[in-house]
Amino acid sequence: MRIDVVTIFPGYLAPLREALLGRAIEAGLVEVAVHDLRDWTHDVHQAVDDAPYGGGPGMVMKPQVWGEALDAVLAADERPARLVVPTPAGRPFRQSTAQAWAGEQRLVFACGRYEGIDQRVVDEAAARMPVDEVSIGDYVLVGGEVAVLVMVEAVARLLPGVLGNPVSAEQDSFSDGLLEGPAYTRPLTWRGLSVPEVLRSGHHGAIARWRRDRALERTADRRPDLLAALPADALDAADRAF
Ligand code: 6GU
Repeated sequence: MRIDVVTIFPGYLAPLREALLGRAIEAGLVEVAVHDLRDWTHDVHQAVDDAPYGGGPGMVMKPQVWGEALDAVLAADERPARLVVPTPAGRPFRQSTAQAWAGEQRLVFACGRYEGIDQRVVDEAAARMPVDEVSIGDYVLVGGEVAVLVMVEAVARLLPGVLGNPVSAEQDSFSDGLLEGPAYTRPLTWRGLSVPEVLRSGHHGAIARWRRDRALERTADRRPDLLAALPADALDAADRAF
């Protein structure tokens, strides 16, 4: 997969080259290119924003600069791309979004700042390629850069070969619609607290049942919305008994 990020703060994306993602880049599993939007300005001030039509606070990012930037970035590689525009006004980014995007050959992220990007940039791009305006949660960030770090990490760990153990992606919270329950390692007793007995029983059926019950319990407590959204066949008789 190739990932391009266009931003006025390229340094903000430096963490993409750390840890898991850094190793995936070194292994050639992911290609990442970060571009400075100001490279496509033509004025001495390198202006990327202007006052909003209709008035109001803040500034809107100029369409000409974004248009040239996206044209150039898209032309640098022949693979078909999906354009992602992070915005608090977007559709929610979910695990299912990450799974869908993990099947793409190319993702191009356009990071807006200020009050956003002139809407015509998104509308014009949408005539040429799939475009998603997405939000990572119900809070407001200063710009899309941190949201891109979040989304790229969520997608990259699903790519074949990126995670050491692919089973861990399959067992994630959300993959079965439930939150994951608690996990324990040695020592058996720590500060007077013991590991639940069943996990040491060697009884695989009982362990699986216990884990499922803890996942159901935690989901009911912390995310009742997720439990309510499960399809009718997601819970078996033993789950319901719990
Ligand atoms: Cl994707 N961008 C910004 N600026 N704020 C956000 C967001 C994105 N998601 C939640 N808040």
